Amino acid sequence: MEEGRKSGLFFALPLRHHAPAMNQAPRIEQRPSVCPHDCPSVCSLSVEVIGGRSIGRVHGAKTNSYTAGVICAKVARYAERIHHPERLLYPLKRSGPKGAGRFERISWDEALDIVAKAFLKAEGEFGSQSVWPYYYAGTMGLVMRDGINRLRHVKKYSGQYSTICTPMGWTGYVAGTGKLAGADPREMAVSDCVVIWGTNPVHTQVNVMTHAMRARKERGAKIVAVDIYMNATMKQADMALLVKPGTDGALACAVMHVLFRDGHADWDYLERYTDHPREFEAHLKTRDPAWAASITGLSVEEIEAFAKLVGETKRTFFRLGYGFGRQRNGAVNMHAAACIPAVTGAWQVEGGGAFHSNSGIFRWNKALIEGHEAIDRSIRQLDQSQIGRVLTGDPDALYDGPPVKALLIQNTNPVSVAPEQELVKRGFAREDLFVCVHEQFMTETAMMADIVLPATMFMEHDDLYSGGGHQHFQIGPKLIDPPGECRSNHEVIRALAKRLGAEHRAFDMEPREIIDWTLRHSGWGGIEELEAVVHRDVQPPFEEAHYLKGFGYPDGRFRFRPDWTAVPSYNNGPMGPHAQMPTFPDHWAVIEAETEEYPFRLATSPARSFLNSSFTETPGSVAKEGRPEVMIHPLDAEPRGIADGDWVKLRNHRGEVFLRARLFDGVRRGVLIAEGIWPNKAHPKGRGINTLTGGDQVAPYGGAAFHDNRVALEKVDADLAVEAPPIAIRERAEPVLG
Ligand SMILES: Nc1nc2c(c(=O)[nH]1)N[C@H]1C(S)=C(S)[C@@H](COP(=O)(O)OP(=O)(O)OC[C@H]3O[C@@H](n4cnc5c(=O)[nH]c(N)nc54)[C@H](O)[C@@H]3O)O[C@H]1N2
Ligand SMILES: Nc1nc2c(c(=O)[nH]1)N[C@H]1C(S)=C(S)[C@@H](COP(=O)(O)OP(=O)(O)OC[C@H]3O[C@@H](n4cnc5c(=O)[nH]c(N)nc54)[C@H](O)[C@@H]3O)O[C@H]1N2
Ligand code: SF4
Ligand SMILES: [Mo]
Repeated sequence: MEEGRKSGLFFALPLRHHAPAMNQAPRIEQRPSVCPHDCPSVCSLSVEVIGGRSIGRVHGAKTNSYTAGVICAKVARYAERIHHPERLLYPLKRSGPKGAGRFERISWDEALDIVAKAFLKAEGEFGSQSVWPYYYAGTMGLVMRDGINRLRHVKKYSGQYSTICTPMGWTGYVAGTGKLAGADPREMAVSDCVVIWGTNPVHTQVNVMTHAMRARKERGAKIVAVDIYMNATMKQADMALLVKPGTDGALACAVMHVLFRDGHADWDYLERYTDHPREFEAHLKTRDPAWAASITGLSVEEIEAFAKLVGETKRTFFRLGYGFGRQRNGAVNMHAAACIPAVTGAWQVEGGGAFHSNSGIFRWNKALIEGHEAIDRSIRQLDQSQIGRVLTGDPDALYDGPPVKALLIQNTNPVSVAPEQELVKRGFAREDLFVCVHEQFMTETAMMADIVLPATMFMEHDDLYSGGGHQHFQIGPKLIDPPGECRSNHEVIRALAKRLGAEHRAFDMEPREIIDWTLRHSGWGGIEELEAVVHRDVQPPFEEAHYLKGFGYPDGRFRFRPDWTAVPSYNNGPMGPHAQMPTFPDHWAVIEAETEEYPFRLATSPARSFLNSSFTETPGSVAKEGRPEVMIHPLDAEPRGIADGDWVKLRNHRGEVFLRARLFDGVRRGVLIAEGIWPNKAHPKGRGINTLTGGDQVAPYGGAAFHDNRVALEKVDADLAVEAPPIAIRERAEPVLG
C-alpha cells in the first residue's frame, strides 16, 4: 500500500489490483488502443491486458510512425488512473447543501428520471434554450465526445460555442494558409532547423521532441525554441528565445524585415504564392530588430541570429503551438509566425514549411454523431469560456435570452479549468440551477452537481480517434469491463433521449455502428477495414501538404493581409476588438499590459504530469508536480522579501490566489509562471489559478487568453494550511477489482 497525501484530494492507492493471485499467472495480452486525452499527439498505444480484467503497463505503439514507440509517463502508468480506488462507480444524488460534498447512492433509473424531469421542467418554464449541454475534450473519441450535440440539436437546447482552446491558434494559422493543415510533422526529422514556437512539447506532446531530436542527432539540425520561460523544451534547444509574453508578432516582423533586407526572401515564390508581398515588405521597413528588441526583450543580436539561421536554412520547419495564441493578440501573433516560411519559400522543400494542426485533413462527416439535420440556426451559441457569466445571468453572455436553468456536463471540469472562477463558482452555487455531471472522478464540477453519473474510461468502451498533431486515425476498442455501474457517454445520452422524447436513429445504434457509418461517409472505408490495419495514415501528398498547388484560398495565395472577419475557421461571427486588428502582421498592443497596481504578467502554462485537470487525481502525477507554485525572478522576489518556498498572493481585478514562491532566473523580470491547473481546493481558501484569468473574448472569433493576465505579487506571512472539504458518499463503493 502506497500512501498518497491525505487532504481529501489525494488518496491511498492500493497496488494489489493488478497483482496476480499467488501461483496462478494470469494471461497478459498486448492489445492496441489510442490515448483519448486532449493532446495533439493522440498516441497509438499497446496495452497490457491482464487476465482480460485489468491493465498493466501502457506502451507507445512502434507500428505508428508518428508515435514511434514513445508516450508520456503519465499515460504509461495509466493503471493508476483506470484502477483508481476513488473512481465513481454508482449514480449519486446530492443529499446536502450544494457543494458540501454529501451524496447518496441511487439507481441508474432513478438518476436518469431525476435528470429528465429537471430538463423537462426547465424547458416547460423557460424554453428549450434554458438547458445547456456543456462538454469538451476529456475524451477525444468522436462518438463519446460529440454525441452530446445530437441530444442538443434534437431538443433545441442552447448551443455551445467552443472557445476554451483553439480559436486563436487555428484562426491565426488559417488566416495565412486558408486551411488547417500543414507539412507532415514527421518531416521535422529531415529538417535542418526546427523552430518550436509557443509550445512546450516536452510537457504537452512529447512526440514533437522525438522527431525534432532525430533531426539533430542524424543531421545536426538546429533546434530553436521560442517561449516566455526556460521550460523543459527551451532547455533542450540550441537557440532559446525568451520573449516577453504577447510579443511574438514583433519578433516575427523583425525576422521578416531582416529576411527581406538581406536577400533571403524568395521572390519567385512570393510572386507566385502570396498576396501583396511588395506592400508587406514596405510595411516591415520600420519593424527592424531594434524596434522588436524593445518590445520582445530580446537583444538585437538574438533577433539577427535567428533571422540569419532561418534565412540561410531553407529546410526550416515551424512547429507552431497553441500556447502563444493564448494572449489577447494571439491570433495576430500566430499569423505573423506562420508568415515566415512564406517569405523564405521554405514550403517548397521537404522538412520545410509550417505545421500547427492537421484537424483539417480528416474530413469527418459527423452528421450522424451530432444529428446535423436537426440543427436550428436560430438557437443561440453560448460561449464555453464565459460559463461564469452565463450562469450568473450576464445578459450579454446570454444573448438577452432565457437564463440557463439546467446543465448536462460531460468530459470537462469547468469548476477548475474555465476562466473567471469567482463567477463560475457563484454560478454553480445557484439554488435554482440543476446540474448533472457525468464523470470518472468526483471533480470540483461533480462536487457542485445535483446528480453525478459514473463514466467509463477509454479502455472500457469503443470509439474512434484522430490525431490533430499528426495524420492517423484508429479505433480504441473496449478492452476490459467497466468497474461498478459505469456507463459510457453514448449510453447516458441515449437513455436521456428516451426519457426526453428525443428521437434520432443514432440513439438506437451501437458505437461500432456509428463509427462504421462515420468512416464510410467520410470516405475512409468501414470499421473492419480500419481494424485490419489498426491505424490508418491519411497524410495528404507532399504537393498538397506543402501547398504547392496553391494555398487554401480560392486564388491559391497565402495571405499576408487576411480579412480577419472572413477567416474560414470559426463561424460565430467576429467578436472581441476585431475592428482594431492590424491588417499586416504587427505588434498589436491589446494584451493585459502591466500597470502600477498590477506590475506583473502571469502565464498559466501546462504541467508535465497533469493534462488540464486530468491526472490531478493520480498519486503518481501529484507526487511529480509537488504543490502549486509560481515562478518568480529572484530580482523581483528580493525587494518584496520573498524567499523560495514562501507563501505569496497573486491578485488582480478578478480575485486573489495563494501559492508558493519558486525563485527561478529562467523567467524574465516582471513575468510570473504558474504551471498546471491544480484543483481550486489545492490552494488556500479554495481559489485556484483560474480565479485570475479572464473570459473576455479574444479577437476575432473569441477564445480565452489563459497566459495573458496582469497581477500584483506580495508575500504572505501567515502559515496557510490548505483546507480541503471531505467528500462523504453514503454506501461508498469498495475499490474495484481484487
Ligand atoms: N502534460 C500536459 N500535456 C498537455 C496539456 C496539459 O495540461 N499538460 N494540455 C493539453 C491541451 S488541452 C492542449 S490545447 C495542448 C497545448 O499545448 P501547447 O501547444 O504546448 O500550448 P500551451 O500548453 O498552452 O503553451 C505552450 C507554451 O507556450 C508558452 N507561452 C505562453 N504565452 C506565450 C507567448 O506569448 N509567447 C510564446 N512564445 N510562448 C508563450 C507557455 O509558457 C508554454 O510553455 O497540450 C495538451 N497536452
Ligand atoms: N489556467 C489555465 N486554464 C486552462 C488552460 C491553461 O493552459 N491554463 N488550458 C485550457 C485548455 S487548452 C483546455 S482544452 C481546457 C480543458 O479543460 P477540461 O475540458 O476540463 O480538460 P480535461 O482535464 O482534459 O478533461 C475534463 C474531464 O473529462 C473527464 N472525462 C474523460 N473522459 C471522459 C468520458 O469518456 N466521459 C465522461 N463523462 N468524462 C470524461 C475527465 O475525468 C476530466 O475530469 O482547460 C483550459 N484551462
Ligand atoms: S503524449 Fe499525449 S497523446 Fe501521447 S500518451 Fe501522453 S497524453 Fe496521450
Ligand atoms: Mo486545449
